Amino acid sequence: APQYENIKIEVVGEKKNVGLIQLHRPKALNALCKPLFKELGKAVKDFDADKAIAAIIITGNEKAFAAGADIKEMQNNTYSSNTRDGFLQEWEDVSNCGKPVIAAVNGFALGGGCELAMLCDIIYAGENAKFGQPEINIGTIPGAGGTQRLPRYVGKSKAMEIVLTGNFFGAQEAEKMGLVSKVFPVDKLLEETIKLAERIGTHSPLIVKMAKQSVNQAYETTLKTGLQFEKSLFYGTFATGDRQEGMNAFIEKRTPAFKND
Ligand code: CO8
Repeated sequence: APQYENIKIEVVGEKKNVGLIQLHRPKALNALCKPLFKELGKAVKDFDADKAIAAIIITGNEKAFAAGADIKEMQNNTYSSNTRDGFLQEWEDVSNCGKPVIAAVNGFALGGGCELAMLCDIIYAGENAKFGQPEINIGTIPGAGGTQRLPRYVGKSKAMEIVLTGNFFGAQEAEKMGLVSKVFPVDKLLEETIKLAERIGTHSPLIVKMAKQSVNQAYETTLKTGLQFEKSLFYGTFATGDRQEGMNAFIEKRTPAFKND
């Protein structure tokens, strides 16, 4: 297994089919320095390619999911260096993952930390979670989706308020806004997130991938084009053995044995 310095990885779940990635720079509240992001990108890619893994969880610790991009690292960046070196390019590796990626957020999810959670497919939060886009406090703006994904989750007025004030908001409020899908006691968050991943893992990985692609398309196109995209994928499921197996199993009143094919 690869040796990581800024993250820890583990395979969890009763069937050992859940890839768990824990951000691990506790002294810096998991600030997302470049080496951390490189490791995260690699870990996500590896789990995505691993046939035994059904879903991936990204989490932090009880104090912080991630307190944002590493301010010390980017303090002296310039427009030229950002452009030349492709600052933040590693983020694509996480958003390109075909398998479901779930964020389990305890503590601070600020700036790039909030953006990392938002590029995951589902966000579960612990009661102590604190979200925010505080970039405005340090003279910049969100740079990894905060001005784009947040309005899609919570609407314009809330997103503007969050981005223009830099104020933090808690787990309950995040759930009410639709940013977070469920809130749990801090010490139950991870096991509940693993249960969610395991539930997803009972389905055909192939069909799960198609479903994820189709939902994501809702953020990329007009309704009409999105509905067409969905219909082609829906028709496409009929070219798979797993669709036949799923329906056969229903009719025969048994549990389907999906083959990822
Ligand atoms: N970058 C670097 N170091 C950090 C960061 C950070 N974002 N956040 C915390 N730390 C460090 C602190 O410097 C401190 O280190 P040290 O002990 O060496 O001084 C240590 O973590 C503990 O932090 P605090 O002492 O400040 O802990 P508190 O509990 O007092 O406060 C807060 C916690 C409120 C979370 C506070 O640390 C804070 O405000 N952090 C900064 C939050 C922030 O502004 N985040 C946005 C950063 S900008 C950004 O994310 C742009 C996104 C661009 C795309 C994403 C790129 C990856």
